[in-house]
Amino acid sequence: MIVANATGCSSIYGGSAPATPYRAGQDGKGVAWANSLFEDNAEYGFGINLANRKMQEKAIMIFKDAISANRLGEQVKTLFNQYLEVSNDTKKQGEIVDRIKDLLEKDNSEVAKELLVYSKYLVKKSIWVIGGDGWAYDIGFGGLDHVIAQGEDINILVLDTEVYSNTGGQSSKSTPIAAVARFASAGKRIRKKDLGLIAMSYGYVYVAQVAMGADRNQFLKAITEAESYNGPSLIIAYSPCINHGLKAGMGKSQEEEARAVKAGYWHLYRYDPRLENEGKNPFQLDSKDPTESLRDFILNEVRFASLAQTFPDVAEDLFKALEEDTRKRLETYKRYASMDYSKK
Ligand SMILES: Cc1ncc(C[n+]2csc(CCOP(=O)(O)OP(=O)(O)O)c2C)c(N)n1
Repeated sequence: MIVANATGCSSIYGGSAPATPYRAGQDGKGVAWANSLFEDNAEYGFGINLANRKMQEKAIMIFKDAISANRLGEQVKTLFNQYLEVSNDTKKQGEIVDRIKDLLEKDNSEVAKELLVYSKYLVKKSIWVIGGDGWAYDIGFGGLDHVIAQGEDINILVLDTEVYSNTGGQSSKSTPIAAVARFASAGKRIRKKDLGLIAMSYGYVYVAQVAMGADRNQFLKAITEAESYNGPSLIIAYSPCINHGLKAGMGKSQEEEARAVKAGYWHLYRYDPRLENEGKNPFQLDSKDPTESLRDFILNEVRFASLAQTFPDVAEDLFKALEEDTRKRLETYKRYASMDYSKK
């Protein structure tokens, strides 16, 4: 796995010593992580992806040349042919390449030494572009949009805190109406942008909206499906943040995610373009109708509750506008979820 991380909270806790949220896999192979600028992270990950794909193509070409020139032994040849057959299964690919490497290491010939250098590029890398909403919705959006429009196999994870968290909570296009944030101290007056819908309009981008604390199973499904989808993937993850002023405290952020979904503040869905080819609806709404009060939910967060104190004259109207917006969003998602793809 290779991570391209936009500057923001995730680059701070992702890249500081002595603690790190990343660890090596059971095979000892670790995550390669790098932090780019805040304004070009999608492009940065895209470049890493292109370089890796090119190196993989080159490695395959060099192996094929060696085989057609009869410079490789039967065992490596058989394994390499198996490798070509499992191109979409990176786990199997890795196992076969490990066996190829073992054979090449035991071989002292010049060709074996040369191929050993290239063999590490044979395994397709899992590339993840990670960052916050300030990057994804605003400053880096042009790049993010351009990258998903290239159709390359790349995964994007947006940690949606609905503000620029790392610089003290400035309002972004992801900030919901009525929330108090820097540059929106009297409550944001226009509604949150729907990044997922924009990405879905391409039709070939895997898109999911998740909230780990609300549904871990759905979260893991989205990650696995994004990883396996041979094209661009975008996962938008609801991420409670210190700037939200959770009255329950940040130790309860997973519970807050669950409440956000139950109150209909945040919706869970997955849009998988592969399903359309099977005559199925690519859009699946994973969260249920709200069972708890949206008003109770927002008033448990200082970003909303403080508006009622500082701007009581507008608070009620803005809270109503937020209720209206979340309801409209749900209606839109339900419309998508009820579309019939079977009679195409
Ligand atoms: C071009 C540019 N402008 C401003 C900054 C300063 N800066 C660093 S992180 C950040 C906020 C990031 O917010 P977001 O993308 O939402 O990520 P979060 O911190 O919320 O995870 C800003 C403004 C920067 N690094 N580069």
